[in-house]
Amino acid sequence: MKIQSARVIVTCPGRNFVTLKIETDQGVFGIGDATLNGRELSVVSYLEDHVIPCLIGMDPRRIEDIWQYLYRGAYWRRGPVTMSAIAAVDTALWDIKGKMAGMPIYDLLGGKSRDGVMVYGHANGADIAETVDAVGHYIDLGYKAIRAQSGVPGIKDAYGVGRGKLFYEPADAALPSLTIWDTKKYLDHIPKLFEKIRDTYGFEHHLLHDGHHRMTPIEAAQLGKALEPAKLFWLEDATPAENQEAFKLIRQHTTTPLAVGEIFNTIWDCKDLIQNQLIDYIRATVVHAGGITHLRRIADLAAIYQIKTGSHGATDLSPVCMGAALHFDSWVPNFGIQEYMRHTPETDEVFPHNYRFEQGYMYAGDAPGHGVDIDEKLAAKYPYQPAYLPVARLEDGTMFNW
Ligand code: EZ4
Ligand code: CO
Repeated sequence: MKIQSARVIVTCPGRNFVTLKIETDQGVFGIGDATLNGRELSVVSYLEDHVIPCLIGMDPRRIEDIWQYLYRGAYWRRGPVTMSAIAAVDTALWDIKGKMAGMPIYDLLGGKSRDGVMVYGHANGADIAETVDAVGHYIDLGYKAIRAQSGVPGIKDAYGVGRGKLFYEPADAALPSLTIWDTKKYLDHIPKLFEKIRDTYGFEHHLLHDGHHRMTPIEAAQLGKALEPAKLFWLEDATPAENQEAFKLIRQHTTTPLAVGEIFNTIWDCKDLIQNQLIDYIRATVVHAGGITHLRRIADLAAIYQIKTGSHGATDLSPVCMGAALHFDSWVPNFGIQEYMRHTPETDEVFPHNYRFEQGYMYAGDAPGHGVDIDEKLAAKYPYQPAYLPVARLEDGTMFNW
């Protein structure tokens, strides 16, 4: 059996997605997500110019060997572009193997560990009242877990807040738009938000919050402590994770559970945080962390330290990634939660899929492979549009973390 052809499909049904399609000499094909938000075309080039020529003629059944070939063979290891490209190949090959075996990917991995996968949705608002309403909306939709973000008085365009649209989409301009940040105002505001949410709805639902790499370790420790009465499911990206020792300081001060890893791309990014038990949830994903083959290694390492998975699942992770992620989540023994932001109806049409949401849980469906396809004719109607994530500056103009 041979890989006969492979091609990259770029489409923008509301936002940009990069999809790799691998076709075999036996008529079976598979697809994988290769979307890297705001840097999409670099992965397209990596795949078209450097990966696809090597794939032609390879045996698609040898998923592990192809993974090692692309990882070790590049010499230049790791990094988001390389690992997203490898992830796309890996996901497409697991899709092919599933279709050949007539099995959903969760069965190839060892079978389901659970019936449904708990997901969390995003409740956003311009202020506390709006966010509290949005949380109520998610409760009405059946969600068991909800991430809450709100505008902060005195801050222009705080992270995580939509601009009056149903679908919050941070990559919103052909060049990065400017947002302004002030951590003090944020720290004063967020405990009030969670106090109000708990006062309004009680403690039945899981609440989450994303700090989006904006705090220093001691500021994160203060917020974690201040949020303890609200009993968060997690505080995400409390501080940038390049210096992983920073999390020791946060840990010394608070019992609020911590989640990190949406921008990680290999097990090496996760290793110290996991082995020192500095986090509670690891957020690496199929698309940005080398596919199912590599994410499984990360999850297994995490499991021996009682750390659970909580994969990134914002709208820039395509339905192809979501499908693969839900198969992974259905299997992985140390599953914690899966992020889920609904895609636009246009996106859902371009990527017909088997997964579904029901009462706070997602179900991967039992189609062979990952159960997601791409309608190439429809995809062609939505050409690529440059779109960048915003940048953030402090009020005095200093460049900051978005
Ligand atoms: O900013 O997916 O938890 N979710 C997030 C997202 C990320 C975007 C970046 O591409 O932090 O909103
Ligand atoms: Co995040």
